[in-house]
Amino acid sequence: MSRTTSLHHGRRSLSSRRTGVLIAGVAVATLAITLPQSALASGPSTPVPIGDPIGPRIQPGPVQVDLTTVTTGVTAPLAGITAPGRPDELFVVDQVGTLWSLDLTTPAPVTPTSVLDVSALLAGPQDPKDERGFLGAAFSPSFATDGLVYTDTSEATSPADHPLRPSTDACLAGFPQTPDHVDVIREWHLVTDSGGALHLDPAAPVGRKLLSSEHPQANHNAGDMHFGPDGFLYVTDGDGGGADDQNCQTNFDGNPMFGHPGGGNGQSLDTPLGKMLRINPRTADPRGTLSANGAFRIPADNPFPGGAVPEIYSYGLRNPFRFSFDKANGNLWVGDVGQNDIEEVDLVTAPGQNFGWRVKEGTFLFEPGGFQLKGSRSDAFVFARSPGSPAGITDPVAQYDHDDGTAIIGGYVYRGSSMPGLRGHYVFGDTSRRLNNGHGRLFAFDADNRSAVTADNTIVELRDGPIDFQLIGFGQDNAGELYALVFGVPGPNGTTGAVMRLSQSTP
Ligand SMILES: [Ca+2]
Ligand SMILES: [Ca+2]
Ligand SMILES: [Ca+2]
Repeated sequence: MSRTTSLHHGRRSLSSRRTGVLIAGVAVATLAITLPQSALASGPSTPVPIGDPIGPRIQPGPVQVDLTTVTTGVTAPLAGITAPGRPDELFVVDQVGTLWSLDLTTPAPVTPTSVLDVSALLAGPQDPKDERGFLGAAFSPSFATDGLVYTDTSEATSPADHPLRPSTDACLAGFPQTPDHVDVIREWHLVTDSGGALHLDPAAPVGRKLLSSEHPQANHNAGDMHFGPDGFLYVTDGDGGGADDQNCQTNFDGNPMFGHPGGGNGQSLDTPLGKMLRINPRTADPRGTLSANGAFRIPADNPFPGGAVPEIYSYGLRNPFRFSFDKANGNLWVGDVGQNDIEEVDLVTAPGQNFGWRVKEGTFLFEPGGFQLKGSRSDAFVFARSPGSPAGITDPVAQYDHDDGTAIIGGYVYRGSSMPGLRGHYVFGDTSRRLNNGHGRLFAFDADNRSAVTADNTIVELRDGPIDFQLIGFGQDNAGELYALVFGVPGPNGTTGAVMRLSQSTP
């Protein structure tokens, strides 16, 4: 299905290529970093694509896992989270608009119970390729007493807190530059009924809006959210969509892309697109200064407090679709979906880090190419290995190329007890072995004992081969056990979705 596609890249590709000048221009203008002179020149030194960026393929590792179906009563499960004070439940974010509760103490198949329905707000998903919808949720750290839960939803365009950056490129003359949708963060109040079940508070039927960001295109919405150990809410936002984070690129509708001026959104601190955001959503918590709209607070040590978007925590991200905090040590792990070549895992270690997009894809220098889409790829490519350079960019800690998948699905560092061979390993995956073929993959690497330097070959596969589903998310229960969230071909409709528990099959 082409959620993969869109998670991931455009559907067409092309021929005309630009030189490294564009990349260098981005770098010099926004980062004060420099590239070798060879990369700045045109003509004979025009960047040449690397045909196979990472040679070794991901191989099955010593630990293998089995999958046991917990429920099939869902449609497109993107996240599986827990709520303080509710240790026996896994709450599943279903893209079509439902927050489900699964009682893990009952035998499979578990019948999901709806605790919140946000579908009336949603723009999309309208078809299996649509990346819009109910994208993430996070329960308040004090949920047991305040009953608050936060959501990320794609909604119809409305006056936004963060409007599109205006584009004056000549290619856009005569085009209206109407945004596709807004991604909105809301706060909801849940109450417990006499039977102990959670429901929306009837006194507050629509969630309080905290902030929103206008998206020029429908894809690359990220929208995952988790509270960090600091009690602040972290939320990811994608680069605005299309492909290559590049204005004038032919969009899926045949018109030129807008909303990605200059060097793109990932490198711009004037937009929430292509970012990890951090806010204090609970205004009763006095930490931080009130936001411009008064609906939340900006933590005091956010890295760009005087900037246009003081909510920014990290930048240079493309589609950081899923992320997580390590239960044991609070480490922040992000799976950032790549363009045509590289999928990566980023480790966020400080405020203000730049993870490179669209100067780099993985540890490679990235060339956005010309402006066309044809077929399944855009015209962009990686052209040089460049670990550690340019300065100021934080490289991924693990990466793989498209011989092994199409879009990374970030997971969790395993801290449970049932899979001793995976303790301390970051368990993640790829949505589909080949574009939309419904063959997800499960991967891992040792997070506790990882090499200080990126090594391409540290990732192992947790199965002999792909699973028979498209992988779209992971869940982690209160005990630290993990769940693969999937749907079958032909995509997220009806009850093709499933929540599957991971267990270790080899010692
Ligand atoms: Ca390869
Ligand atoms: Ca990166
Ligand atoms: Ca391009």
